[in-house]
Amino acid sequence: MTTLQLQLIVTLNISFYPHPLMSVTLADATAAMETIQKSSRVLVICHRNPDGDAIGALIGIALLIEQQFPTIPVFMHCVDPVPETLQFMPGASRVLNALTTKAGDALVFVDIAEPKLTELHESHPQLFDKSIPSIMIDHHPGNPLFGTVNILVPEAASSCEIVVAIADLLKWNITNDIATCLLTGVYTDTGGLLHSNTSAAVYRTVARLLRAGARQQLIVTAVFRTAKMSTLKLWGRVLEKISVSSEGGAVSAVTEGDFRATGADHSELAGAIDYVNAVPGMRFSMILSEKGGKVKGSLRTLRDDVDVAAMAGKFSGGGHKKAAGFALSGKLKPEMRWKVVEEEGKKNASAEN
Ligand SMILES: [Mn+2]
Repeated sequence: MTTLQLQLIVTLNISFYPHPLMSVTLADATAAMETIQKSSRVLVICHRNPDGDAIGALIGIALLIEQQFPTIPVFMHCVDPVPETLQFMPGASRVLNALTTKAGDALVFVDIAEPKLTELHESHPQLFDKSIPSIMIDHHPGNPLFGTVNILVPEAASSCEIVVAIADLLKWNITNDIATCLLTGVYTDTGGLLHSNTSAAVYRTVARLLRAGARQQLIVTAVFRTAKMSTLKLWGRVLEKISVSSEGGAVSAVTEGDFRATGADHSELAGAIDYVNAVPGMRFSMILSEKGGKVKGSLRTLRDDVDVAAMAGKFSGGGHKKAAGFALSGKLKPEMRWKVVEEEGKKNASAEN
């Protein structure tokens, strides 16, 4: 075989590579589409305390479904409001808090690692017992597959990437508004393409969304270049209180008092962990925060030999190997330790004076 022939084969292999996300199959995407097709209403649901990936995938898939099935009403739902920083997304004002189910509904779950993260598991258990047709789209390893159609892609950096893969497999049109929502999720779950989960597939999805007209500068400005005064003051407290734990982690904590004093709400803590995680030589980083009688822990690591999901698991939490979290009932108790060490030789010196 000549070099030229070989080169041609390699080129062909690349151009016919079906999709960066090989784990989404046409069969899965088709099953999802059929579930929607048979429904008379679609309710799309994301997790509480939503991030860019949750809201991006929520609105992105909702607008795709609406465009594809104009006669089927689509509702978007989250127990918490869309954070201010994400309100630039087209359709953000349509995200509802209240949720009621009806016969004929189909559910779409996005970015939900487990049912309790919706905070609907107790008030609406029927959502999760598979009695209502549902499509579960997620990238958290260990997801219990609570949908009737489950599209779990743990190697995806964001749920938004999975939505892109589904749309492309089904040849659904990604408009610039939809692309803007989906690119937001890709950006936020990769920390602006800086986290270790930023694979070649992520860049390919970014390119695909930019070609679809995603408003990249709108996202960058809103998500990475805008910080309220209260947010900066809260981060100031986080940074000021960093200490090194005996386990070799950079740890900081914010109390209810810190939130009150700075006027920041809990969502404004998002992103501060990346600064704590910047301390060199640490095994991991952690921010503890108080929220309504609970202590939340957010964990990160830059190391391959540290699994913060396992650490969070010890406190009934979970997540990814390099980014995880937990929540426990309780409050933070400050602990300050002082130790007086007498310097050698100084005793005699002072005695002479
Ligand atoms: Mn996500």
